[in-house]
Amino acid sequence: MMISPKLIGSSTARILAVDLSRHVGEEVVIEGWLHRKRVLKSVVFLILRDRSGLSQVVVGEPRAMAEAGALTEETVLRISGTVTENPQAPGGFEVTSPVVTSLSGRVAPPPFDLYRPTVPATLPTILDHAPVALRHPRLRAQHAISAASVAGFRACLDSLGFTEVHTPKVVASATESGANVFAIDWFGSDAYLAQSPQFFKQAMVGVFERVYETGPVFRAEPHDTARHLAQYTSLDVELGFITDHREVMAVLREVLAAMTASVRKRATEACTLLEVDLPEVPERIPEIHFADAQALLAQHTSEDPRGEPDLAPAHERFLSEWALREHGSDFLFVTGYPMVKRPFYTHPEPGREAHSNSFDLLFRGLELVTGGQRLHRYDDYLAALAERGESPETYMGYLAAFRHGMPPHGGFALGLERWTARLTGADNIRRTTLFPRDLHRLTP
Ligand code: AMO
Repeated sequence: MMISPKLIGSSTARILAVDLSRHVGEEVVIEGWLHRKRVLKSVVFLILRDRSGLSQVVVGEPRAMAEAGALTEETVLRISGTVTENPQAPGGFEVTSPVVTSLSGRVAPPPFDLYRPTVPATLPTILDHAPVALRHPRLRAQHAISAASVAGFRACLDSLGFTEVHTPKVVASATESGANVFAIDWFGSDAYLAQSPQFFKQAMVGVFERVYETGPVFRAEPHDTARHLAQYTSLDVELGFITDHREVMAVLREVLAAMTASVRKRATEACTLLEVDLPEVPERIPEIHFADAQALLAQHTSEDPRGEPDLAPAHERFLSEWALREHGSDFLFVTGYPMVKRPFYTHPEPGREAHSNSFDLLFRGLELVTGGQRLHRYDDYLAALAERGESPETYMGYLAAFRHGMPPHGGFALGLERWTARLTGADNIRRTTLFPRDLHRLTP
């Protein structure tokens, strides 16, 4: 074996760990990170990690063993050698007679052992060292599941005639509520980081009828909880020509089924590694009206939340357990939230004007999605803003869409990190976020 700091040109193309079985007896080149080194008396095993998995490399020649034994884990290596069948090797194949070249040069050891089956570090340590910690197969798996989820989201909506849009993340007014916006200085003007693409996705219904967006949104959340981030990934949908919010809920049902199927298909190994219990998405997700949910809580818990305008996290957990018990469903729609708790663009419930044509979707105890029908007539917007004591001037850009004709429409937004956390059983959505931004964290 020879260790040289430079890449030596070779005509052999790189193969991945997953392809070893197709090259038995052949000379191959593999490249990746030194995941683990096991130094025994008569042999050194190098376990190389690439994007497809792990390869075992056997070093038996004495001088080569000394050099291999001196390598630090996470060194990036290029190894040429012969693929040999060995039932004892992980996966049944290994690389023998290796020539090893370092591509990274000298490296520092990782902050904790990346080869241990479970992550031997606390959440703060993981987050502090995220660029390296995320290489751990279990931590990487969370993000493979997120990626597969987004692929399913896109594929489903593409097939339903939606167009993907990309809207500004710096805006001139709050979209959800005034309280939790990040104010920034935009060339001397007041501006905010977008809390959601709400106004833009509605305006784009006027252009494409059906749109979706996946992108970052920002909430100046002062809460230090396991389910709030200051930046998260919002999967947004908006569609025109609906009768009411039920049509939006039907699209959401299709999206959830497609996301689940995509995770099953595209992140199979990640699901196995994390023992993910994928949900069944019922043909009809059960639903309960907000007023009935409160009555249920009053009847079955020691609290009486009637009169409150929103559900507390404990109420959401109770209702989720109820849906699982009564309907065998991991999902529950709560419809008809009080108008006072919803943003000004919300459509009231006909005949029950204190309530709205809106919904939240609870998934395994947590609010995952908010959505509903919107106002679509210009005069209704002027009236809604006046009722809340807000000036239409602030929203002139947004209101232009309605002044020039908009169809009945509605949509929803799903928090990607919450979805992945509920799928994988992560106790904190920071585990499903690559580089979380919160009250205390702005780096790495
Ligand atoms: P809402 O503000 O309820 O609705 O947000 C929608 C979904 O986004 C997720 N979410 C969060 N995830 C992590 N950290 C946070 N701080 C956070 N806040 C919200 C949740 C939530 O259900 N414009 C509307 C949606 C619509 O009506 O289309 C909106 O943004 O999963």
